[in-house]
Amino acid sequence: MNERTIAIGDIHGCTEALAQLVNTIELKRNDTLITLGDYVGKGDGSKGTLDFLIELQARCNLVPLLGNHDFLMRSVLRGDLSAGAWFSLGGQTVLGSYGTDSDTAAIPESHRHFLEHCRLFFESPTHFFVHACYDPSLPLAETDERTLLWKHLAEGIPSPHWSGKTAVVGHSSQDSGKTLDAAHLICIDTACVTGGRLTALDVLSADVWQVARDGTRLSHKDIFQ
Ligand SMILES: [Mn+2]
Repeated sequence: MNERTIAIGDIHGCTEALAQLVNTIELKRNDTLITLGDYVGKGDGSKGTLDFLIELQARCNLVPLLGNHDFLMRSVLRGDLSAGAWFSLGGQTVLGSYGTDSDTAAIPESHRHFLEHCRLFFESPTHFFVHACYDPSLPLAETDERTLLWKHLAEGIPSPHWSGKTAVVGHSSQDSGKTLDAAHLICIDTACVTGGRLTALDVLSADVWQVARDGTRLSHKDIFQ
């Protein structure tokens, strides 16, 4: 079996960690790589992360999902949210990575295009992938954006999804740096930007790889102890 389905957690502008994680998993052309969203905000490398992901599209089957921070940026670029409102929600950090304090015109068209093509969710035969959370009783296509993009697991871990598939989510950062495995739900936001780790999970083999924010690869022992 050489076609893998690998999910990557919340990147938040940690481009060096992302680059090293992609090296670590030895990415192959026929891998399906699902990035769980929140490419921008918090960290200082939002622009570099989007540049890297756009290039990554040529190296694998990349399935980028939309996170709440990406949603806000897309909303500004669509004209649905004022830049001023965005600034108070982390937008200034994002714009800073483009070398500007306030000029959204500094964001290239290729980045707007990428954000417009991010999905709210993705399903494989055995798993489904979403940035934040889900409704156990609803198809993902019928679930509201607040749940998919914003709902935190601190509000309670949802029951198993009616589909019987395992959920793979980000958003609810695990400050321990360890993934949260509730069997029917796995959270792989391992808080890279705040001193944790960036995680990749092969959902079929259950292989896990992690790197620190500076790109240092963690050993098997560090990941699982
Ligand atoms: Mn998030």
